[in-house]
Amino acid sequence: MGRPFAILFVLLVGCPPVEEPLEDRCVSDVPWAPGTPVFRDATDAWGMTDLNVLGHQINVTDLEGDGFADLIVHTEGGHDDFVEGGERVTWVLRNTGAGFEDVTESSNFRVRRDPAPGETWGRQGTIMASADVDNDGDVDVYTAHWAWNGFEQTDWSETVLNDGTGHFELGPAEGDHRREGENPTRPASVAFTDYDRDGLVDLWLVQNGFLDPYPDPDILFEGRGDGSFRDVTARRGIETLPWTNIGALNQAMGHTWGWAATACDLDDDGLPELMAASYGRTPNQLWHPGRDEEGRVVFTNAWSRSTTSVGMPETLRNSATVPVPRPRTSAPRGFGTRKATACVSAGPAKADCARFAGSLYSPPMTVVLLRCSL
Ligand SMILES: [Ca+2]
Ligand SMILES: [Ca+2]
Ligand SMILES: [Ca+2]
Ligand SMILES: [Ca+2]
Repeated sequence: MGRPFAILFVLLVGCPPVEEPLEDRCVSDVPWAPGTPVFRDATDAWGMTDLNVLGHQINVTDLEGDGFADLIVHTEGGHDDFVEGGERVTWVLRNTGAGFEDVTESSNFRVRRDPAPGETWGRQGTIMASADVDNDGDVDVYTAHWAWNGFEQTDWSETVLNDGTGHFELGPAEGDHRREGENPTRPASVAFTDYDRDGLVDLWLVQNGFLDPYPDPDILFEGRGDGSFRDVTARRGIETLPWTNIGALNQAMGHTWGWAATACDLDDDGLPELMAASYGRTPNQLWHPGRDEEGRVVFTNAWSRSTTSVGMPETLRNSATVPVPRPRTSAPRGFGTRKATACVSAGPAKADCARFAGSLYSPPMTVVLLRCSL
């Protein structure tokens, strides 16, 4: 835990929820000194307590493009039931600039593909990321079901397209990204990126079968620009092998139980690297892009190549080096740190945060909203 956050958690106790004018806070580079309170608890003042929000993961995006970051909070599984008093597992929370309002049902975010007449259930999908997948200027969302905890899978991965006002409709039914039927994905994390820099957003999906005896390969989906995607994993060189191949395992070339997907340009060459971060004894994997003779992007496993031929800075080579993986003999032990805390920028402030009020191992937790007070 970084020092500012350690201080933050201590200082939260006893902070009164007194609102301040937005324009007076954190709007310029205010120096921070040790001992200076950085955040205060604004959970009550911003209406979060009254909304009775519970969850395990927080996603932040700006659904209507009004400059105020909105939240999507959700638990690890299940359906929303939008009848009065029905069970809730998702909260799409619109930031008004002075508080949050629950727009989960009215936004149509949990729209189902084939609802029965009169059905009040929302679509499953706990793993999500947002980006403008159809290049129309608004943020769309990809959601995927993570079948680790016994919830029956009744929905498949979907892209929901934004009409620009924060109202959603389902994207195309055709495409590899939905994996409907016999070969569902087991995603633990997804990240949007444009791996080939063609202007169409692509999707990096890291899998975690969790209770499966062997892990699954991660997937690179190439965006078509309409909300659908095709699987280009193998043709772009991203290939790992089953755990029954001991030689591959010892070279960190086996499938791995990933927990977090990240895509960013680590070496500033214009092409994003892909990272699958794991937990415990399974290896991280860093995929380094290059171009083949015809100019197409092809990835190589940055660890499996020698550390002198990866062509990356020393610090990156070291970070890409992983211990020799060993087959796991006990159950996985936890959730890592997936999206448990998020930067919100609830107003003009640059550093507001939302986090859960409890451990990642606990039942669904309430959300604590922290506002920068510098
Ligand atoms: Ca917004
Ligand atoms: Ca869009
Ligand atoms: Ca692309
Ligand atoms: Ca790069």
